[in-house]
Amino acid sequence: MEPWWKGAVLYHVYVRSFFDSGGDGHGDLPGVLAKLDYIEGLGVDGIWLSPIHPSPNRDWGYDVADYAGVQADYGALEDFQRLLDAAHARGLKVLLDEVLSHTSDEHPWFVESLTGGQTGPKADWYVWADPKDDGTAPNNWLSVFGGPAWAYQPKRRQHYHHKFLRQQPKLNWREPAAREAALSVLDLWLSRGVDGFRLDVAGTFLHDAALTDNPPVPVDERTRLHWSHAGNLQRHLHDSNLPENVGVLDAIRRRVESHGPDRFVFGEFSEEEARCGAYCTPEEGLHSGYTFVMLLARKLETAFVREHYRTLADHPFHWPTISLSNHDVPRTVSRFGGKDASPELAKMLFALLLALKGTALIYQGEELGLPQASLARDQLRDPVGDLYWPYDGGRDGCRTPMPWTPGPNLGFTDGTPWLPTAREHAGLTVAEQERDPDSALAFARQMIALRKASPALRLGELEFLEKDEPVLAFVRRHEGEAIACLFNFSDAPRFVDAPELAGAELLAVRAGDADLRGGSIGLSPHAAAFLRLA
Ligand code: TEU
Repeated sequence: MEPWWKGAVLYHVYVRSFFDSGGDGHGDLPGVLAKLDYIEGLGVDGIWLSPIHPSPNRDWGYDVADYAGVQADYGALEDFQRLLDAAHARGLKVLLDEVLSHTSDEHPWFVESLTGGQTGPKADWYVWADPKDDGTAPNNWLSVFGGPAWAYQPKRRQHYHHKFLRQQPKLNWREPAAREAALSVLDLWLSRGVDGFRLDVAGTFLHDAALTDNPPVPVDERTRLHWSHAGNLQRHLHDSNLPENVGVLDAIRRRVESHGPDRFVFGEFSEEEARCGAYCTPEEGLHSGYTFVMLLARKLETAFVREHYRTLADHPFHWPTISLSNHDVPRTVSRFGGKDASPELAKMLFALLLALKGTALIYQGEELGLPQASLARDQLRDPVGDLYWPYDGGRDGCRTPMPWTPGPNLGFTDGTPWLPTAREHAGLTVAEQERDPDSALAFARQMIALRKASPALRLGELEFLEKDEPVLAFVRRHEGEAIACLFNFSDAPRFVDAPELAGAELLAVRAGDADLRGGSIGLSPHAAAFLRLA
């Protein structure tokens, strides 16, 4: 028997923007509970919740100040238990997003590490180092969010390492007591009944103890970088992506499995894509992982999918997690379709997500085909938006509240939303789409049901069929079932020679139109079609 998570579909709830039950403008856990019928109705296998712990919210929950609790804006621990029980009663798994590579600078561990000085009991729980003789940072490491990855603390006369904001000090996973404290967080929530975790920046637990400088990215490769800020000017070989990081991941997986064989832990790996495969194999590391390769792709060319699976092919036993959209990147339809993103494109991209090999992650609103929201500078809440203004406005444009019903705040809150609802989402609310049999939402439900009913789409290997750009074609095959999946990436109709598909059965679930005549198939603009092979 395959584990439940292999080929499962998980719905990513960005809690603060999902549904506000309390009228304070912030989404909350009772709000997720109130909308559980909606989530169940999608046909997904489970949810993963963005970080729920108390946090000063410098990075919106990715800076945790208390791993045992629930953020007051979101409710109390009892609200979490109620949500967990209700989800389990419906057969839905619940996973938490655990951020264990760094903490908030307000976490008591960090406060003690700072105030206890260089000889205190928690002195080495974080990555502290003396400045260079000239007073500058200990080495050249750059933060993902720009500038040096070190902050000076007069109290200790030392720098501490932070890979993200300076309010997110890196926990020292080389220190046994700190490591055990972090692993105990997993025990706590597993014993409370959660089914597993999404692990934030899972490639970064270990740093090089000698603090070796990172090498630069060669100048001629820099133009290919998607994330054009300073952090990407160097290869993060010594602050993250260390081969021995797999040992930590392995310890995490074993800890998770010690609470039951059906618990699941997958990692988010942003850099060094090839590593993800090595970090998550049946023998070692996490159960699964995903990278930013497809999340950062912006050109609707078949190459981004092919390249991703080519990289994965080096690790044939790695089971991937697939994500095209999340709370860090522009929403899929806008990323690939710009301002002219069409409903057809939204459906095709959703079909692609659900047809690919892996455990699929749907980001809330992706099932509605929501475009990116445009916000003014004074509406932004993400610190990254401000840092790089006006470069793409940061990450708030994909974090605006879910549109539930037409009317004030699109039904998200009775109060003032923490981030404005998007004017781009008018007409795309859940209520309106539920009334329209041709909506993106109606298609999403069919697509999830198709995958659920098909062992090939859930568990099959993926073999590409050699078709010319802009058509992506592959076959998923498992235990006697074979489904060919075809996608027209262009906004013009296409005819494709496909003698290998002659005699196949064109399935009713499809986006756009498809017409199979002997050995050739016609696809309408942005069509997605599925054929059962004899
Ligand atoms: O993201 C990891 C990460 O690498 C991102 O910072 C990514 O490079 C960037 O957002 C691209 O747009 C995770 C979380 O998903 C993110 O929200 C957090 O800010 C970050 O970790 C720090 O915890």
